Amino acid sequence: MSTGIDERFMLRALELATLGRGQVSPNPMVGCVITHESGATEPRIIGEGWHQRYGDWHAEVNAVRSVRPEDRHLLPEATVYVTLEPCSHWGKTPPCADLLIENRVKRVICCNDDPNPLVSGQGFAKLRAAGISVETGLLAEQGRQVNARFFTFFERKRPYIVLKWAETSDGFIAGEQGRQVSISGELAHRLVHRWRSEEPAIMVGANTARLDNPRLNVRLWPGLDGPSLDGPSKSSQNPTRIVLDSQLSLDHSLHLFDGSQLTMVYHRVEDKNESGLPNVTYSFVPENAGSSLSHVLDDLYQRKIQSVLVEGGTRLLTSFIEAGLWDEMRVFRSQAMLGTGIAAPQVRGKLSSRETIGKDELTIYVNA
Ligand code: AOF
Ligand code: ZN
Repeated sequence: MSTGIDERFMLRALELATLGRGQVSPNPMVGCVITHESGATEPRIIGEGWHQRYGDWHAEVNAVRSVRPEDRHLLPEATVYVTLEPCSHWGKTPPCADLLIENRVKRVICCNDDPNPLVSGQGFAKLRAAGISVETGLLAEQGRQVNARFFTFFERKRPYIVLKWAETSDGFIAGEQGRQVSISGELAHRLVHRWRSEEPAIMVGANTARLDNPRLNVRLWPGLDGPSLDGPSKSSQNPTRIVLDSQLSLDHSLHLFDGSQLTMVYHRVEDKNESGLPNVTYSFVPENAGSSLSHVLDDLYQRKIQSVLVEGGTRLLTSFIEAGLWDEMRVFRSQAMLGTGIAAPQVRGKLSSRETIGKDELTIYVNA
């Protein structure tokens, strides 16, 4: 049973986990708090840590190392709050379950089981076999939210899908024949660049690539006023660009083919394996692949791409929505009216948040 005190320490561990945001992907953000309780006194924190950078020490190691020498003898009576099941595998670092066993801690409490098949359940099994008391599921929903991409990737065996578009107040996403029109304002535009910096890949359909000629890179983030409060800029890490062009109809003079960052083209033209262009790869979607969307997502899963931002157009967005293959919908609504044009997709899912971004309204829906 969880008590208020357990929840308080786990909230602290979750807060520590998020200090790794932007630095640890594709690994999970993990936080860890070690407490000791002696007799009548309130439990106190004797160690804290989080996973700070991809490939570096896991949260549990940093927390154990932070315990002061004069407190180390307390570890056999300590409770370890860790947001994710301690790992059991030799990866870039030795198993954290072994470290907790060596230090003979008394109790381990977690938010979530690790969905990574390298660990999943084996970390808990090791701890229990060593006589350590293990509880899991404390603040489980918060834990899953912190690592939504990581959980979706391992559990659904596909990337986490974020759909994004901007529509006019009368529901259009583009002008007649898909003509590009300016819909959302400057601040919304900047926010999209921030989102681009947060995902490893961005996808568009062939029509959008042809009509809008997007660069799909990160230019407007961080803003002109210097680095963001969330840590160093990642704008140097431009996302992989993905375009679905079944007939390989796109002209190579488009920005997508400028070689400045990797572009993957999914197509259905047999015997076309190489683009001949630097930094542009071709990927064939076989006729018997069922829906090309599920084939593409499966291929991205194999390539370990944990999330994708889908930037349009309507047809591609709608096919994700109709297949139920999406996790978040981020919709800007401007005050502009078009009167005619290409209709925006229908929103679905559960309202998650609504806020004003400059002159536009941003609504986020989740596929609950
Ligand atoms: C982390 N940080 O604090 C915890 C992780 O590639 P490795 O060796 O760093 O192992 C990554 C896996 O370890 C990760 O997918 C997850 O299953 C597990 N736990 N990973 O990066 C941490 N606790
Ligand atoms: Zn570990």
